[in-house]
Amino acid sequence: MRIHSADFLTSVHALRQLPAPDYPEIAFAGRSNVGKSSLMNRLTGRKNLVKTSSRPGKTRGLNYFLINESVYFVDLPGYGFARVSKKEQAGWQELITEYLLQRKFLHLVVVIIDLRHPLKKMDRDLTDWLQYQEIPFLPAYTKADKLSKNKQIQHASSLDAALGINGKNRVICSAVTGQGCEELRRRLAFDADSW
Ligand SMILES: Nc1nc2c(ncn2[C@@H]2O[C@H](COP(=O)(O)OP(=O)(O)O)[C@@H](O)[C@H]2O)c(=O)[nH]1
Ligand SMILES: [Mg+2]
Repeated sequence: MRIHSADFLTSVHALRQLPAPDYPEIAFAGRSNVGKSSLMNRLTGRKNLVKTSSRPGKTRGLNYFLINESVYFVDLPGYGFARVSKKEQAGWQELITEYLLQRKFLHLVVVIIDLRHPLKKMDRDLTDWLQYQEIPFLPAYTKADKLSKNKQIQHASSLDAALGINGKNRVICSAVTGQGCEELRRRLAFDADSW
């Protein structure tokens, strides 16, 4: 997939605000501060398409971006940020859950996970739930630039084992070096084979 256009469309805070399902969608999920926005920017080649922040927990709505006038990228609110009230967290969770269940044109959920650390319970809960709901997902292990090649392989196999997936079904990547981004783009194009 060559990305020739990427534009912010809208920020959704309630299901009724969702745009018409005119295009297939790829959603990006991950813990707050995992590097989701940075990776989306790197993937689209737009430095500031998605706002990044060193202060976690800032993205609240579902942010829609129209890519190549043919597919939506959806930036989901980061989960697991402690400094947000329980009530507010529950609100997001409900929005995300309903979104994932209702969206017919959802082709794939890219689940972004920090390659440096052991799998967190919330990541596991999300992927278990996606599996159970039969929603296709692709884990992307990011921040690979922080590790040596050997450590990358070692950590990736531990995460594979913890997720119960085959190494073929995930990508190791970095928003800083762009490692794995071409492969990720290719997989996204493959998974939404109509565009
Ligand atoms: N070294 C490194 N840092 C990254 C990478 N991706 C994101 N970051 C940093 O991680 C922090 C959170 O990034 P951001 O994209 O805003 O995370 P989000 O909350 O998941 O959207 C920022 O300080 C980024 O500069 C990466 O691939 N490598
Ligand atoms: Mg973000």
